[in-house]
Amino acid sequence: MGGPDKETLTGSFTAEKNAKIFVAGHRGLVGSAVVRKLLQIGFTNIVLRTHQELDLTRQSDVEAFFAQEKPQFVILSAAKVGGIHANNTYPADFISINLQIQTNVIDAAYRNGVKKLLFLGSSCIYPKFAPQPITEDALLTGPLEPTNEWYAVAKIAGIKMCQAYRLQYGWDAISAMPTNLYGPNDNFHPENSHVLPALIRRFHEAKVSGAKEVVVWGTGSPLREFLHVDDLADAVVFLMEKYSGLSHVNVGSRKEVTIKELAELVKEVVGFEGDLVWDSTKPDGTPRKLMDSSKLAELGWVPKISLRDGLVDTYKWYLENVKL
Ligand code: GFB
Repeated sequence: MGGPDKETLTGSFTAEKNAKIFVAGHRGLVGSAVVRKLLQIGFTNIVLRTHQELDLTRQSDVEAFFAQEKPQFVILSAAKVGGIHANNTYPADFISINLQIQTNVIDAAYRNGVKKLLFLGSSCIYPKFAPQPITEDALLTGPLEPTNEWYAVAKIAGIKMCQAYRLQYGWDAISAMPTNLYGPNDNFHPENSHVLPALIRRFHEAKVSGAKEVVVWGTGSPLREFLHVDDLADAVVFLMEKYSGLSHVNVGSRKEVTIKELAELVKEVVGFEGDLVWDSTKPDGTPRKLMDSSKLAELGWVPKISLRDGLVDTYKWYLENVKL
């Protein structure tokens, strides 16, 4: 055993703009934001594969890809993701696809000489009743929220795999745990998406059709913390540059709203003038999950995009890009 467990400031990532960097999952919410950010700061050698070109659940294909491409850096943002309903309905998909993707990519990256890998998880890794705000060391201290425990167990395994490879091989694999994300390229599916894109779509469709009411799930009382994905992409680059520690790092906006407050804000931004109706047959999920992001703040990164500005930006993207 051995290897670095100090939170050393590596500082070599953004100095290597020609370095080959593989962004796994570049068509998704997170991966597309990371690619936008890398292009914006001048990276010239970004390697991308669509799902059709490379199925990350197939171990031999992933090994062949890494052996051929030999990227120097990897951002692991490919995952099977979804909102509370999708997590609750497809538990086998959420645990198996995520375990396969991350295990294949992390192991092949290590074996093929990748210098540094960043694994992305989610705030749902923490116990349902973790003390708030949730610090990194709350991991594995209590039972998970049942609606997303399958996804959470896979993501916890990813964190532990990065830690294990660091401990055994001294390999520089780090993990970032973002809070609930939103932004361009989100999934706006009516049932399977997360709450924010679901509400943008539902309020927009109600406005266009002249409906008098919009149904919102649950009681409206759960508290959630939302982070615009461009802020996350900025944090990902920051962590690749500055952080090489054993622990995963929380990435939050440090502000929480109730689902009711969120629904009122989306309603206002979209310009829907009717009423909200609450469907309490739908699950609320965890009552609160505000992350403590002070570790990241101490390292020197804070978010910049307010929820209102981020919502305006995301609704604009929806109007321009989603087939209406
Ligand atoms: O975004 P969401 O599905 O994620 O739901 P979670 C958040 C809250 O919004 C819940 C309520 O209390 C929902 O009941 N909600 C209200 C709605 N209307 C809607 C709607 O139309 N669609 C959705 N989806 N929710 C997910 C996890 O939990 O968080 C994932 O399942 C992941 O694993 C993600 O970690 C970040 O915050 O409850």
